[in-house]
Amino acid sequence: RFLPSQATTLVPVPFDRGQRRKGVALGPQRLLDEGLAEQIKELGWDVDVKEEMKTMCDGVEDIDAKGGGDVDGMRNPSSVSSINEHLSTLLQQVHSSSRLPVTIGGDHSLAVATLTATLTHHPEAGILWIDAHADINSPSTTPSGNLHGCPVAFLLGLEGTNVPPFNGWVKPLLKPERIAYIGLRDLDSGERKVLKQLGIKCYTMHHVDRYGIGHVLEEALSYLGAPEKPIHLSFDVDALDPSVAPSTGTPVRGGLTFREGHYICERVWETGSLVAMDLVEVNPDLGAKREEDAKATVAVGCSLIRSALGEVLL
Ligand code: 4U7
Ligand code: MN
Ligand code: MN
Ligand code: MN
Repeated sequence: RFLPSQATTLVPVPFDRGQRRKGVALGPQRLLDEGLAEQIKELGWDVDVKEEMKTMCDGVEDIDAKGGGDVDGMRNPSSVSSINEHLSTLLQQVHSSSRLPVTIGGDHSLAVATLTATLTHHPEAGILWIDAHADINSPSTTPSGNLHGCPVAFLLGLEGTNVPPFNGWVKPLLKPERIAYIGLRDLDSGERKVLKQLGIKCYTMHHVDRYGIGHVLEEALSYLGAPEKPIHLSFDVDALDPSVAPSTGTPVRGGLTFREGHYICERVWETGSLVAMDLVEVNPDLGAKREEDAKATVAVGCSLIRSALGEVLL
């Protein structure tokens, strides 16, 4: 409905400065090495890969040389902001060429850019945020200073987010009633407060257990206005249970099963409303059984993307 043709652009973003654990910058290349582009071609898509973010992500140390480290309660605001500003321009070009952008992280701070691009191009879009975390801390509520826990707050323009360097370009494009969460199970007290205050639609793991993923997702999609309104799917692999996606920086037990995660992607595809997807927080350096865990997590990342792009079982 929103896409004139089956064309997608994969945008790998090997960026890790929105958090403190090494390795998440290796995620995108691992997904590509797994054959992700070819797999999507086999589904009938015209696929291209925009590698432009690589060089910029390689230069993050220089960027943070001025304005990096800990500034005003944030870790490395300089590189997080400038990577996002650049990425958002790139993604707006992808939207303008009527291709579906799939952004592959990297840490979830890159959602500042993906949401900015989507909401600039599709102001009506609803955001479906699949995550163990709400990522709605502001620089004044964050307990860690890690900006991968803050992208939603910036797009909402919450108190404490009107700070440099972000206030030079980030606009409050998101309304609280245009986002729904599924999979939540690890919230900070400041996050809980603001989620309640703004009446943001949250389906925690408690709701998934109680009503089942089928019911929860139908409610979330109709709340966001699908299929009439476009949908942006932001999928943090830590939404999945650590037994399914062990290689990620902030695992939390009690997560979505393999099927629940894939069901979400399949059903979103079925609405015909998908206009952008993020797949983030795959860290192949982490996991107790390193390589085995990394392989499993990379494979699950690829299959979630395929499901959201219309891979059907039968
Ligand atoms: B992710 C956390 F304190 N809330 O702000 C924070 F628990 O993109 C975690 O969802 C954020 O992986 C996790 O640091 C960000 C913490
Ligand atoms: Mn998370
Ligand atoms: Mn996240
Ligand atoms: Mn995480």
